[in-house]
Amino acid sequence: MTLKLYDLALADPEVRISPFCWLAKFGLLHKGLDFETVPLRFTDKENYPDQDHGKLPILRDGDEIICDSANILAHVEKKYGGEPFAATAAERAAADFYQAWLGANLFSALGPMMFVRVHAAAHEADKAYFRKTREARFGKTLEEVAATSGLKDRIETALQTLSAPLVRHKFLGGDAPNISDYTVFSPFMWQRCVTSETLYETPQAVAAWQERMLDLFGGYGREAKRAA
Ligand SMILES: N[C@@H](CCC(=O)N[C@@H](CS)C(=O)NCC(=O)O)C(=O)O
Repeated sequence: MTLKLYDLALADPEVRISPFCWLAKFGLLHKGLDFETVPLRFTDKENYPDQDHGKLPILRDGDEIICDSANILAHVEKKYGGEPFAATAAERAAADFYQAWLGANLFSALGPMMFVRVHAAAHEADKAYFRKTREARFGKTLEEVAATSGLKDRIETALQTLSAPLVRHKFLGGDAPNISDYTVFSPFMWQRCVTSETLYETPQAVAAWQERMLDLFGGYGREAKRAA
């Protein structure tokens, strides 16, 4: 039976932005699994397979409903085996580091730039909900969040660090992509699907890795529809 991944969509149902959904999709692709995606908007909650969870991605695998990208990756690793997400303890340790680095250095600076842009591309029916929930989180308007000083510099500093492994290695996983690559690349898919603006300078080694990531799985990321 084909797996179904419930995937966050904007005004255009083909524009799928969520970094957590992207992580789950890269995980399914890495495992070579057939899956279909089902677009759901922020306020489509009655159609979420688990309304209590209320967030995407959610995976339906036969009778099983799996919520949260980390649980989805663990589920497919356990049930389907195949190419591991991290082959050794050293790769798992590196993946833990990249996840922590991402949260502290990239997400925390990219997120504030993105929310106002996600709002602009969201469905009319979602806009008020999106603004209210995110402004409650930050205690500021989306526009004030986007105007936080130093975001560009923080991202550029983070990307200088990220370029260190990528100068010497094709992927964060070494010669081939692993979970570290999917984890770190997913927020860049978020950005790519929401906006075509150049928001900051990207070091050459990082840009070249991003192109390799876009080419994976027959260009799955490259082909993804972007907001107009
Ligand atoms: N820890 C969760 C986070 C999922 C999450 O925050 N998803 C957001 C989209 S990026 C969402 O569905 N938000 C719905 C909402 O805000 O109502 C995971 O890794 O799957």
